[in-house]
Amino acid sequence: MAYKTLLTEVDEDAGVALITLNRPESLNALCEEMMNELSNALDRFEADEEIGCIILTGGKKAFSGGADIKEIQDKTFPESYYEDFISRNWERAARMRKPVIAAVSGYAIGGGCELALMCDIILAADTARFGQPEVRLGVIPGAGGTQRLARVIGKSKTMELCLTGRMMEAKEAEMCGLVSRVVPADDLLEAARELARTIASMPLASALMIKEAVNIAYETPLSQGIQFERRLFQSLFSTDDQKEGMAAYIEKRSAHFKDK
Ligand code: CO8
Repeated sequence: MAYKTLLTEVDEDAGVALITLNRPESLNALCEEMMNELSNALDRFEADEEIGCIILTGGKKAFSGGADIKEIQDKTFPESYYEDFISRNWERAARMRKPVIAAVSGYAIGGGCELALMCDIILAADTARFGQPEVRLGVIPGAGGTQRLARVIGKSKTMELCLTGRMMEAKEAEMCGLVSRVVPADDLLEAARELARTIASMPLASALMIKEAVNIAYETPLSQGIQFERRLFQSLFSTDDQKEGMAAYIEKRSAHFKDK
């Protein structure tokens, strides 16, 4: 399927889908059309049984410069409230059940940083820059910047970034746990593909449950999270892939998972 604001590509053998934000003239400003298309592409890949992992990336200069300021500048409060455009399509990435990797090169600021935060793993090029500059526009982060960011990097740094609009570079983002790894910019896509291939080769039920369990750590008290994890762990003993994975280990051979 062709999109106006995205490029998509599927590696069927690896079970990996790649989505590239593609409005370079505006540094991938996240306009409504792009967020609708992104939502549609994520729906498709979520439903595609052959896909086990999705990569979301942008361009060399920008993953995304954030919400399209030119599109939203004249909105009124009632329009913004009744349209509720943020929850309508922006949150789709956060609701994905399959693992999503954000491969970030250049700017990931404002909504761009928030979109990356909705993904499960952020892999950063050494050129990546993260920030929440909304305060300089007379607003505040509107798609999770004060919430997801605070849970990931803590209160003090979130406050500093949101209150000043300062951008942080890849190294700092790695040190504070926002990104899993920093790689040279030219290697970013290949590193993301390799990571995605590895994840897609794992049993799908385990991958989905790991994601569910890690995410619930942000929503529940520890005792409930531990209980939830234990039930998921126990439930996997009903799958063929658990029998295969453990048999392969004992027989010193590679496992052949069937997602059953
Ligand atoms: N919206 C619209 N256009 C943008 C955006 C944006 N967010 N970012 C960049 N562009 C455009 C520029 O206007 C410029 O267009 P033109 O050539 O027509 O003037 C083009 O992209 C290239 O950008 P620059 O010339 O500015 O490139 P520089 O290298 O000089 O600067 C920066 C790069 C620092 C990234 C700069 O472009 C910038 O500051 N951009 C705005 C960043 C920003 O404030 N983002 C926050 C937006 S608000 C937000 O994201 C809230 C999200 C909450 C959810 C909302 C749901 C809709």
